[in-house]
Amino acid sequence: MVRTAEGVLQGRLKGNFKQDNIRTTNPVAIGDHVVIESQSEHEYHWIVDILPRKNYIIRRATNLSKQAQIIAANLDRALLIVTVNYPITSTTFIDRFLATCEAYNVKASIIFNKTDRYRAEEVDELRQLTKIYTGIGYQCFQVSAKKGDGMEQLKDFLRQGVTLFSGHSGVGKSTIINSLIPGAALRTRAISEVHNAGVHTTTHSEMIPVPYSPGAYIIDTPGIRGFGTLDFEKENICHYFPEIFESSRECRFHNCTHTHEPGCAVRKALDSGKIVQSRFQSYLSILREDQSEKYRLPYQD
Ligand SMILES: Nc1nc2c(ncn2[C@@H]2O[C@H](COP(=O)(O)OP(=O)(O)OP(=O)(O)O)[C@@H](O)[C@H]2O)c(=O)[nH]1
Ligand SMILES: [Mg+2]
Ligand SMILES: [Zn+2]
Repeated sequence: MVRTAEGVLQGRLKGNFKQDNIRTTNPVAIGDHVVIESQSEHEYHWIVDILPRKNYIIRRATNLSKQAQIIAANLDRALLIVTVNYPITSTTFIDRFLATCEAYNVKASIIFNKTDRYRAEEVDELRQLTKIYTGIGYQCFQVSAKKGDGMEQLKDFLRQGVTLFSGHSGVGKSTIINSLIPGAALRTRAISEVHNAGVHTTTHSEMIPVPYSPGAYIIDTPGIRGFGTLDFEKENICHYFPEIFESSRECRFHNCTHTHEPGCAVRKALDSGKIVQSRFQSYLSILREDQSEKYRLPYQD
């Protein structure tokens, strides 16, 4: 679908498109700006060109796959929707998403949803996670789309530009959008109680205009299970973890990988608790994946 001044039109790709020299499963991504060629004999229009992207979020489509999937392009911000439980979102997953946003210059924030469902220990975890990520500089929202808690603040946050909603299936991406924009009428579905996981209710990404703020859009996307990072240079990985990067300036060696080198300021900061263990583990998981295809860790944990 292509949104134009005249409304939403059907578009079909004409020709082979490849941008930024990457192999992707989707040559045209949601959020792309395209050139269409009108024609009278068909209901659809040809997409004849894709304009250069301001930025994009990309992940490895499946474990061990060489192919990449562009989740969305031309974003002003990305929101990762997280639930402590129902379903569980791991810190590895959160950190891989955030690191990718850093790598591709997209400002990222986190929404913790379903606060109405949390038991005492889950509320504790929610507090801990919020403390970790706000401490690093990521804005965190705590909301209950069901009860409406925290939604006003979120509404304000979405007033400008294009915002991506991403996260596991079943965390409530579509429910949050429906609650913010009643006319969106996105399909939602209960997660499986047996597997505590979503069932991929949203199957296509959709760009929804924000009615209370002309020119603003929200992109709803299908849930993703894992987040494989893509082609990070070993030396650069720590640049995508702001607090690790900050400490790494004091490392004895400028090319320190923070794994075994003497005089490593990152490991020192880890010992003193300035860097959180789970963040460092996520850093290592990307580093190891990058170093050896053979030992690549599964990333849907
Ligand atoms: N208790 C509670 N349930 C919620 C909340 N938000 C969403 N849900 C429920 O969670 C289930 C999944 O919500 P969806 O909005 O379909 O989740 P999604 O993230 O869009 O899932 P996919 O489209 O598969 O990626 C639905 O049954 C919602 O009613 C909330 O704040 N509290
Ligand atoms: Mg959905
Ligand atoms: Zn170091």
